[in-house]
Amino acid sequence: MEQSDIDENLSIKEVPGLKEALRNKDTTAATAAIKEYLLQQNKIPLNIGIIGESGSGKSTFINALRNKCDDEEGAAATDVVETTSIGLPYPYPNSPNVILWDLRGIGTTKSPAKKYLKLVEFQKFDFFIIISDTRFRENDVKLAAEIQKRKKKFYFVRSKIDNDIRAEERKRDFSEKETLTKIREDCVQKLRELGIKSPQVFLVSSFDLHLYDFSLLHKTLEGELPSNKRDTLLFVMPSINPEIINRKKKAFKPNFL
Ligand SMILES: Nc1nc2c(ncn2[C@@H]2O[C@H](COP(=O)(O)OP(=O)(O)O)[C@@H](O)[C@H]2O)c(=O)[nH]1
Ligand SMILES: [Mg+2]
Repeated sequence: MEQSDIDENLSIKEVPGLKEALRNKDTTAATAAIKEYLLQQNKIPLNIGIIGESGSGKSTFINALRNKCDDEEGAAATDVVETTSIGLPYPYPNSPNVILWDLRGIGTTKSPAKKYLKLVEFQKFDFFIIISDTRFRENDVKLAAEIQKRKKKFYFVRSKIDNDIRAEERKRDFSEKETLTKIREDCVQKLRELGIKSPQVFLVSSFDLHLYDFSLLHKTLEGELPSNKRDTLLFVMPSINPEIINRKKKAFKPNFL
């Protein structure tokens, strides 16, 4: 048996009533079970906190994750002077149970990390993404440490990688792979210096989610979420590459239909 078969069987097992319906060759009941499962799936809350300083690329990242152009209705406003509110919710239009929260960075709140997390209602989040368009700074690390203390997950995203690539591309000995490794190592080293033990940094361009580390970030998130939330995340993720499309197909359209 291959891994893909196992994944498929796991999905079938997770749909209440589906196995029995299939055993009885009752396709109507099987379809109803899947519909009900997807309906319930759509009620599982998933709150993702995107934290970053003004200009770091939070709104653009949120729009890319929601498949929205920056100037579309309902999109997070990009490149604007920040409002006074500390967090703005951006639910997925077809899955309002999944909310991306635009959380302004700690630097502008004058609050220590503890107070900041209380202000944003820390408990409601499933995980956090800490985003920066430069090396990560002390404030990012302070927050990460507080999040870790409270046993929640956070992921570092270094944004606007397309800019870095464009700047380096002009050099004669340019290698994309080497440039990416250099940026990643630089970020990791800085985070280590600031006290994060095994930091993982994902390099992302919100203009091109299919490039660089976004797929790896998605895979990592999926792997680390509790199983009942995995499909919820997969369901809303933009279908940016064949691998994600295949995983969606497997999770939501088992091959017996
Ligand atoms: N080149 C490039 N520019 C980006 C990217 N993400 C955001 N930006 C730009 O950076 C500026 C600030 O982005 P915004 O999303 O408003 O940042 P926020 O203040 O953290 O919400 C805008 O001009 C965006 O167009 C990216 O991935 N690549
Ligand atoms: Mg913004």
